[in-house]
Amino acid sequence: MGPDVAPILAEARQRVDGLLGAWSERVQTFVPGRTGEALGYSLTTPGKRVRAALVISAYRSVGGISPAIAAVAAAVETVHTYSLVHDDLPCMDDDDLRRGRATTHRAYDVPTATRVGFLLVPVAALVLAQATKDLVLSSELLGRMARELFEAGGIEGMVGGQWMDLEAERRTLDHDGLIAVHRGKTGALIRAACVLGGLAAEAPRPTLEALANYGHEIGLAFQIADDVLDVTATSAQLGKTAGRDAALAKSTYVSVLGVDRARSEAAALASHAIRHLEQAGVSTATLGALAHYIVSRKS
Ligand code: GRG
Repeated sequence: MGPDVAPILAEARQRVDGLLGAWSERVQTFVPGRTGEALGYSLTTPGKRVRAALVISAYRSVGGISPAIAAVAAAVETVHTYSLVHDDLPCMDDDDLRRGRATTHRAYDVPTATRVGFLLVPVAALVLAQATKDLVLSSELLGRMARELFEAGGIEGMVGGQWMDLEAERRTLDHDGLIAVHRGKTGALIRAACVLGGLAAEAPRPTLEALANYGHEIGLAFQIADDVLDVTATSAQLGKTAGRDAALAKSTYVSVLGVDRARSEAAALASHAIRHLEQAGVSTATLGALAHYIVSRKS
């Protein structure tokens, strides 16, 4: 099945948290006052860093060897952090707890958290630009990587998916509708994390396609597992408020299919994801372990 996932995640956390800590200091030199402080707060909240681990593992699985890949992972985590700050706002999921801490608008206030979310997008662009410099990649590759990351974060991906999700509150989505929401709001960035690892390693097109297909499957699996955890885990385990989907009357995999079918669909997606890598001759050692972790995690 591949190696234990704990050291893979621990390494990603250690390296990416170090970089984001440094960026947190840097941004406060050009974003002054309370907003800069809140930006630092958001950048340094302790996430699991699954997307970071996917970037680093995808890179290494296709032959990348530079430790500077952690900076690409930090760029992806910065876009993810922006989405969490805005997702928690009263006009969206309206939550008080995130990563075991007060959400940014609770620790500060709504206007500050709104600014922080928007400011994190250009910060992500700066982090990515610095990453490609550290990796000594061409400006053409920086362009391809930026397009990958910000298209995934945009209307065709995360923003579009979240938009559909908000519009679907108090309405019942069918299975296909749910897949579209989940692939957009969560799957697109996870897919991009995998492709970015491949692009940074200058992998050939068929390898990039295999990483994209792997990411496509585990991206959906990730959100299905998140739906299951919302009803099976506690707020303490999750570091965020459990039971939020039911409270917001959201259609989820659990409300549409039930816990058991949701779990088995996620497991099937993880197997399909791994098969895409095998078919392209990409190592499944760490990416396989991450796929299994994503569908069986407890937080
Ligand atoms: C303006 C419509 C509009 C959207 C703005 C807010 C937003 C963009 C998108 C929200 C996307 C979102 C929050 C999707 C859920 C993704 C998800 C499952 C998050 C939890 O990820 P984990 O478990 O969290 O990896 P950690 O804290 O470990 O990083």
